[in-house]
Amino acid sequence: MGKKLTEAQIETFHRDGFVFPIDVFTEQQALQLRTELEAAEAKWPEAFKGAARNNAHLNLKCLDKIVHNETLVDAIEDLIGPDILNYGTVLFIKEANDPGFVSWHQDARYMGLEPHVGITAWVALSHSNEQSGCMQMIPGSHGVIKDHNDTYGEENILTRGQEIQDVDDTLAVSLNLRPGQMSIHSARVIHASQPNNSSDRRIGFVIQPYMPPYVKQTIRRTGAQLIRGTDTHQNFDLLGRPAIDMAPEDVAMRDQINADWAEILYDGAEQRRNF
Ligand SMILES: O=C(O)CCC(=O)C(=O)O
Repeated sequence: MGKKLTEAQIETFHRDGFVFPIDVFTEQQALQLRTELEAAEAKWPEAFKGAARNNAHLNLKCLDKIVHNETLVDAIEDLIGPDILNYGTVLFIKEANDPGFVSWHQDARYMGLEPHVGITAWVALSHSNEQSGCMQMIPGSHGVIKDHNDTYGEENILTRGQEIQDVDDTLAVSLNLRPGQMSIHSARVIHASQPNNSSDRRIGFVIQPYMPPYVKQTIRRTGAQLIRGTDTHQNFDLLGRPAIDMAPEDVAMRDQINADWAEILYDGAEQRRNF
């Protein structure tokens, strides 16, 4: 038994490249977090548009406290050890009846982070199921990094609309989560998600990735937060946590980090989009 995960869950993660569902918050706590997030969206709508879906935890306390949640980080420690950095976050929100989808891809392909030992926590702040376009994963696909085509598909909500072809989706496992649960996946596992055909928003707060401090950003120096333990490598500029929501200096810091991310994620790309 780890601090949070059972031996069976740890084994599942190493065998399949992902593990779910993991209880982090009660449904009531998740609803409270969603209410806080939606109040912030209503107050600062520009702070969530386009590339601003990235790294909102650097500006908002309700998201910062998820990134640093002890139960969640205990599960991460069970998989990557006691010294933990977080590289960033993405709010993957699909509105009700939203055609937006995510094509089959591996996160590690475009992140510039080496080696590929980072892991993502995907936290559900609404019901995430087949109807609402939950995450789907191909078990055991975290071996080889595959070629990706950049499609820039209009409804594709990945930066480049990158996709791996010829994925056998009959093998896919749907990661059904109730609000307050999370899944954890390897940066190398092949995953996707379908449109939201439900009448509620599908809100995934994606902490991506948690990583040990020896990981390097190979494209451009940028920042990360120290979550637990020590960082003796100094491969990243260590970022602070928000004391209040949307402090101008924190917003400027996030804008700089998001500018770094654009350089990294679109490195060598033919086109750039606004996220
Ligand atoms: O939330 C989604 O539908 C996709 C998220 C994703 O691709 C990821 O967490 O790596």
